[in-house]
Amino acid sequence: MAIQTTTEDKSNRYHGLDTGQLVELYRTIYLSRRLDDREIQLKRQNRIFFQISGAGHEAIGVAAGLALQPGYDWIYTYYRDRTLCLQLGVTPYEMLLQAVAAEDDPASGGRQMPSHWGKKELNIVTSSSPTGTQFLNAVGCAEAGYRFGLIEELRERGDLYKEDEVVLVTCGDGTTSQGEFWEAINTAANLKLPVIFLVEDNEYAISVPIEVQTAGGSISRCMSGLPDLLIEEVDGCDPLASYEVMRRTVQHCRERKGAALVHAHVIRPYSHSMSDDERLYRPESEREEDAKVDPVTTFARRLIDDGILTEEALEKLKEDVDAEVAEATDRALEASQPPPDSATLYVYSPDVDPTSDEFASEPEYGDADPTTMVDLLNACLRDEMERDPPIVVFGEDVADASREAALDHVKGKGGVFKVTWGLQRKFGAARVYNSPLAEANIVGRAIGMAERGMKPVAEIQFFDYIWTAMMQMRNEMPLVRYRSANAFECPLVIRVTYGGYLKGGAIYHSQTGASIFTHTPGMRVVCPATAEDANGLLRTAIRCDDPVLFLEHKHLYRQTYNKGRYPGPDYMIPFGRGRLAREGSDLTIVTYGATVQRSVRAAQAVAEEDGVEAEVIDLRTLNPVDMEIVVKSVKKTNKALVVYEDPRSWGYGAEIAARIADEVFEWLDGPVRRHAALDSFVAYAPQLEDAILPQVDDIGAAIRDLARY
Ligand SMILES: Cc1ncc(C[n+]2csc(CCOP(=O)(O)OP(=O)(O)O)c2C)c(N)n1
Ligand SMILES: [Mg+2]
Repeated sequence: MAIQTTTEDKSNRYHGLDTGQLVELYRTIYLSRRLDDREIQLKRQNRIFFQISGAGHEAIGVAAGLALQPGYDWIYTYYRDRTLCLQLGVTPYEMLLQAVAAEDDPASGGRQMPSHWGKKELNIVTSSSPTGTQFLNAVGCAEAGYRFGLIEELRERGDLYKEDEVVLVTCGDGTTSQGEFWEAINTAANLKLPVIFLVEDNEYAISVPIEVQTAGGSISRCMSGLPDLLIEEVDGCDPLASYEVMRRTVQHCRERKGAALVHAHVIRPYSHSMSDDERLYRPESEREEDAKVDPVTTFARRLIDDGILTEEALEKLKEDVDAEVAEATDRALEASQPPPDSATLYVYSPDVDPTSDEFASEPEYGDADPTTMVDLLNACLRDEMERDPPIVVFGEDVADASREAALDHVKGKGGVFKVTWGLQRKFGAARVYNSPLAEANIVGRAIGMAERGMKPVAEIQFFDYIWTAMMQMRNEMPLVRYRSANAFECPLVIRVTYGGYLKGGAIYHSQTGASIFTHTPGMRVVCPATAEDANGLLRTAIRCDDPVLFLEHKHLYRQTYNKGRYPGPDYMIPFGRGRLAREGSDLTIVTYGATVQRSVRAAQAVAEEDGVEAEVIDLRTLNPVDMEIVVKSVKKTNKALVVYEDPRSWGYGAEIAARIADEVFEWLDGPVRRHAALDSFVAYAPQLEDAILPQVDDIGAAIRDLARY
């Protein structure tokens, strides 16, 4: 699509804005700059702890805010958006509360740096510090509205979405270099989602200039040619030109004509932040050029030249703003910081406790024969989708057939392991669909959907490829609730297959690594070993209010030894409750996943041959973990062996071993041992795979060794 540049419309030079509105626009621009100046002063006085300004970005910010409807449209910001947020309705006092780290800071309760915007009532979604994670979340947010409208049971739910809502997501020029920018814009354009990508181009990313970031030095030129993407380029220092472009763009998206990119040229009159000194890399001449277009001076001059403001009125406006800033500052400085005992509040939902008895229900078996883990996972998804229309299932290859016409002629794919088979056919393509081949895209979109009330149960096809989603999984998914002090939440399930013992799985289809995720606060990590547990735990995961990583061992999908009977549509197992897989009195094995059955077999063999009875505990969930069952067992057996499939060192087993050593030291009659995979990758040759991963025989040897100690 061609790039449109803005020329002033002479017949309507103020684009429908009356003089009162023009003066208000200037007031907000000036207020924004003065707030930055005040924060800079406070930082120099050590009364606040960080400062990053929105200086130079005021004109496009105020224009964007004016073109949108607060509390109706959805906004994903970045740190330069002070003016945008003021225009949308965030108050100076609220902004300063964040700067002083106040408990009452509505954006984060004193948890985030200043300028990390968020306000629930205004649909300004909690923002973070990584550059670029906001794009896919914004796409997911728009997608939620789109899908709410497609799902029949939800179509009339005006409280969930508005038919002509739009989503604005902003960023700097440097941030467009992130791959997620492309992933997001591709999906937004492909689904014709009403997302406006606003690039506030000040030509620098800290010290790195635009020509180092972007081919041809222009992101709008780079994106030209992308189907169903309206591209606008504008002088982002001119509030009126900016307003005209934003208004037109918002209209385009309201009419569902596709996504849009607004490339706004702005300036950065102050250094990147107060931790940066731009004189180290920018010559004075550049700053002098910028000053000539600074909206704080140029727009004031224009209002005077056009007879809208007198010099006296301008002075009065500035005095009023300065007084407002001073008053807000005084009040904010009196605010108290959050109390130390609130440090871990909202890491998890304070309202829904998945470890509680509310999530304990008895199985109601029918007449059906025992079946596999794949079948019982599929059954759970069917039940839950039937129960709750906002549940959507998506990922790579999870649909039966994206080309729906084919469904009459084919059986359907339903996932590379068939866990989602038949769901598209039953619930429709609006609720069960394929994603692009991009893991950040899957998780990032799921987060945006969850932030506004959808329940995504997304699939990552292989654990080995979860890493492109890692930024979203480490810095967004588990942090939405905590960093917004419970204003926003992110309840979703990421199902992922993992693990070896496949014969031929090799390096890139055998990976494990639960500890990387259990080491991240804010998400639950679940790892069933049997079909029935998989069914009950997945239901708990879906009904719980926290983000859940649901690990499914590929090798366990179709074994006969872990088959189970369908336990009914309401069967749930609370998190944090381990299972006694084998009773014994001489030694405790703590394990999970594919080493549960191997440990049981090893224990049986050792019992038969040596009379040593090992107890085997299947943890079932890794975070939270059931230390009670472990402690009780070790107090009885006085010896502990942790068995796991991950490489031995630095991992999950070390944590369990440390806790045992800590909590039952006095009961131990031997060292806490670990038996795990070699500190290696999993090789293709079956003989090597056998040597690398824990096997029944070597687990048996570890039992004997510890029993003899
Ligand atoms: C993923 C990531 N990498 C690096 C940083 C450190 N960082 C913060 S802002 C920034 C530059 C951003 O430049 P740009 O997108 O142009 O926005 P501007 O600050 O110029 O408005 C960098 C490198 C970060 N926050 N996140
Ligand atoms: Mg920049």
